[in-house]
Amino acid sequence: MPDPSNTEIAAALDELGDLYELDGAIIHRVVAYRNAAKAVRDASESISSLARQGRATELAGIGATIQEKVLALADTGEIPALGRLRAKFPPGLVAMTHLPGLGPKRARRLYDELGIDSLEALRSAGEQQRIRGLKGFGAKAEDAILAALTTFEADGPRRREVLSRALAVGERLVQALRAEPAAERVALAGSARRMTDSVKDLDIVATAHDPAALARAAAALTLVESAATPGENAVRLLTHSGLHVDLRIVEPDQFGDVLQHLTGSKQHNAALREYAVRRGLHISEYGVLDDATGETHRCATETEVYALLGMDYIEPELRENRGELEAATQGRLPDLVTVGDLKGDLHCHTAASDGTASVEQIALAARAAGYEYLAITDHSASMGFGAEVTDEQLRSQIELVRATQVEGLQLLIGSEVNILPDGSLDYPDELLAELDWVIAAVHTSFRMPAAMMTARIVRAIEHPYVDCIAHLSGRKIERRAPYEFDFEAVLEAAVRTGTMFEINSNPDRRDLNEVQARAAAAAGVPLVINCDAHRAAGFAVARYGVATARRAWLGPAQVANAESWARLSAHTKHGRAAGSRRTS
Ligand code: DGT
Ligand code: CA
Ligand code: CA
Repeated sequence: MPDPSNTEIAAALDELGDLYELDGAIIHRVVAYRNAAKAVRDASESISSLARQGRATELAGIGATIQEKVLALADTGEIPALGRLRAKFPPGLVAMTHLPGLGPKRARRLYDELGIDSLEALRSAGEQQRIRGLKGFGAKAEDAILAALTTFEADGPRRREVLSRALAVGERLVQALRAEPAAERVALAGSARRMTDSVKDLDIVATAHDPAALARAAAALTLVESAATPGENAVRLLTHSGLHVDLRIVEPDQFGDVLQHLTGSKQHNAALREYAVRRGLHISEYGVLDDATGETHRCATETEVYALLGMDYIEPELRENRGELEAATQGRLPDLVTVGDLKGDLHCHTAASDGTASVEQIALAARAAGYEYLAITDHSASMGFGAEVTDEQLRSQIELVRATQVEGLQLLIGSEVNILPDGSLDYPDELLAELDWVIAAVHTSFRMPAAMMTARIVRAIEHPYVDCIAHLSGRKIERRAPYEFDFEAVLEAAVRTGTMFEINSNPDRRDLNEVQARAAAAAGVPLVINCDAHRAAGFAVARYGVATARRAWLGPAQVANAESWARLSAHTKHGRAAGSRRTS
């Protein structure tokens, strides 16, 4: 019997968490299993083999109890506690708890009170309108369950990996391959190189003086759980984190051709091929064939590939067939913003709300990240997670932030104010007026009709002290769809009132998305790229917000926090109000 893979172990731990929750266990135990599952899924080495060495406990989130369970699974093929709990509940009930919007408590009630024990039974109960009679559910909840079932069935359980998790493995894999004696050049290609929101798999291109040796070495890396039989110049790998990897090993003189081909996107490549045909050229991963001469040009670099077509080099983030070919031909590709262009960050949390760091700790981290200024923006009073700042607490936080001195960093006092369902805010205007910077965001009541949600956000945008809207769409990549609202109407309101929009850099959000960010910038709305840090290490995610900005074609001039605070704040509502007070 082969050792269980990390994916199998994580699934077993998650199932334990789910079953304990259905069983009504204390929440700490449930959370412990879920955290352990996440640690296993994120691990880059085999947890079975770590557990056999007694070293699985070195991972944060895995204690002796869980290590024992992993060993039991590896030795006997089962975890006793899991067997016991499985016998207690019908298997379909666990599937019900995974339905978005349902969860274990509500699933358990459907089972206890209506005998619903599977997704099929849930669908027929919904269709027969038997759920709406249950206390706390109602017709709206019933409709939501049926809608969730429909999306769930359409999407299937297999999800794409969020970019940050894929890159964590992909970048280590590239490093490990570069360290192999047989390797020469190694580069990430595919959607991960284009920095898309999520990826299906990783694509890597390499050159080697002994391609077969590199393919064999790749299959034997500690990051790799299993591999297809290595070919002469390609191998397909599966990492411990469950990601598939396509590795191609090519001749040095065609590295540019293959890297260009495998970076994609498919749409970019198709448009490029069509463009080439019109010029008597055939482009493929094997080179650029000239119809007139019958000669195939092989390119060692991508720059040569694009130059043969009369184009400037196109950054991978732009390769989506969204106008980049025309721009590259006409020499008008944008100079894209970089992480180094960011001068400050205007959205972070401290221990005063749901963050972990003190004001000073997060300020020092921002300075270490190279920023000149930082706005402290803890949650306002009604966010709803029990980690909020009341009016009184905000008053003392204003004093604390004003009194905190960090050499080389300008600290600003702000707030991430909750937009209530009717679009009003939950601090009095006089208090908001005292702050340097206010971002507003929706954190509750996501499921209102689109027209109401639009009106709600527009009202917040029209507020005289709301400088910026944070994570406008509310999406969580691969987990939660954006709420329904009219983006055009909201954008119009931002233009009209001089309100900025955030690109939230949290890799699970990246919100605005690239299409909205491009539209906002085109309409003249300044965009602020914010880390939304909840801990000192939280500024590392800036690269994901910047990637979204780059995929939105943004240069530093369209990014508000690529400016100094002095210049940025002249364009905020707080800054404009102060300016008009000074001149009047
Ligand atoms: P994903 O779905 O996140 O893995 O996205 P990609 O872009 O990494 O897609 P993948 O892994 O299927 O293929 C890698 C690249 O190979 C893709 O970006 C472009 C190229 N490619 C793959 N299939 C085709 C195709 O049918 N036509 C063309 N022109 N290129 C393709
Ligand atoms: Ca891919
Ligand atoms: Ca692929």
